[in-house]
Amino acid sequence: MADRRDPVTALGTAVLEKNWKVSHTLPATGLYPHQWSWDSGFIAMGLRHISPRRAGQEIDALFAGQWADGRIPQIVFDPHRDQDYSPGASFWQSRSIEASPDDVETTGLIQPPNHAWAVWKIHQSDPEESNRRGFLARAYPKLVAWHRYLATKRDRGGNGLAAIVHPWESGTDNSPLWDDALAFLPSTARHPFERPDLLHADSSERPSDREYGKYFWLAERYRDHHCDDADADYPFLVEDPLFNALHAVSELALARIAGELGLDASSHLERATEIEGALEQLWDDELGCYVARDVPTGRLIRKATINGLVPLLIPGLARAGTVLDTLKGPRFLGSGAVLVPSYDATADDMQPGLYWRGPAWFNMSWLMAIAANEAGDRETGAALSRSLQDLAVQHNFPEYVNPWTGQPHGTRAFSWTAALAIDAASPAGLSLL
Ligand code: 9WN
Repeated sequence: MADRRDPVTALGTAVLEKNWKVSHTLPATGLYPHQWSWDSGFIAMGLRHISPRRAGQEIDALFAGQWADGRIPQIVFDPHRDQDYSPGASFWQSRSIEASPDDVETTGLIQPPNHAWAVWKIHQSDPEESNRRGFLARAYPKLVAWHRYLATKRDRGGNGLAAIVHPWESGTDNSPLWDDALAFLPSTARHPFERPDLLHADSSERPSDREYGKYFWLAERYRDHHCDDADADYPFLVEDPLFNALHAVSELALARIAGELGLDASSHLERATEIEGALEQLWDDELGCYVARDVPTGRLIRKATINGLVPLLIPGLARAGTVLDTLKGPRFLGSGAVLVPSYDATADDMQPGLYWRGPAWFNMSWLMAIAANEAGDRETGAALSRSLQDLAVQHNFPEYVNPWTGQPHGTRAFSWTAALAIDAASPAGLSLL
């Protein structure tokens, strides 16, 4: 358990308590008033040090939104706050789609699969409590169905990697990685859209109206095809190294869970190895990192982003040495950054205050601290851990920061910043499996 007298833990816990809503944690009470999928995974990884039971509840609440086809939705909506976030439940109309759950409303999109990893870490925090509640036995089939959805319906390129169908699915919404695939899409959604997000964050720190127009257009297209992945001419299909690396790590976690339940773990280990092998298709030798691939054209999107470093989390990754060098090189930490920039520091269009086009996000530096430790570079891991804890507390747990000055941006009292700072401060924290 975490030491609650430690200031990072005490202040972080206060943020998580403030953002707790009945059964789950809101990413931020103003800007993000519903439950988000991968946020809940990250939040649970910190919450487990304070209350493993609550961390389990967080994941159970997310499972309540799971669809019959296995997908875990990007957002589970609070029906009372439809006006406060756009697009909300009234846009998605999920109940009109047969595969969606009857009792909660959700988006049809997904987010990166960090859930099996979170479930395993929650179990480890208090195995007795977890066993008493049958937590692993309950979670396992749901996680298997989720991973099956990714491996089947989302392998749109037929090459062993899951494709995302919308920038929101990446969790790195306006990353320069998606620009090319978005370029030829209309930026005019059929229905006029609101921007309640701009009431809580400066417009210079959020995606533009033009980007939002494209996001809405694409979301309408997906929704209007009943969120059915068999839409043959669907115009945005991209393979993201971050998404697939978290899938591989989650398969390794599923193997641990299966083992704990006395089940055969081999299929999960094989799957993790297959994903690691398939990621080779996204390798860019010149940039020294993984990049994204546009499925319809088969072209690599050759930009160095934080997404391309996340495969370093995969234990024993053959490319680990090179990726670590890139992390520490001029494009990222070697630029003098205190936390890992989301985009290439040497790129002309790097913007250190603009959302996923430059700023450092705490979840990414947390992933990189674990990855660096795994790769044997404890010095880099410790430096990232120190910076992320210090900046989190100094600026009231911001959503993201300027990677060089640490100047805060976006919303404050952001849940995953608090949760991951708690994890970094905990003796059992910053561990992979
Ligand atoms: C769209 C909730 C989410 C995070 C994403 C982050 C941001 C939403 C938005 O907030 O995205 O999903 O409205 O900008 O990019 O990673 O899950 O915290």
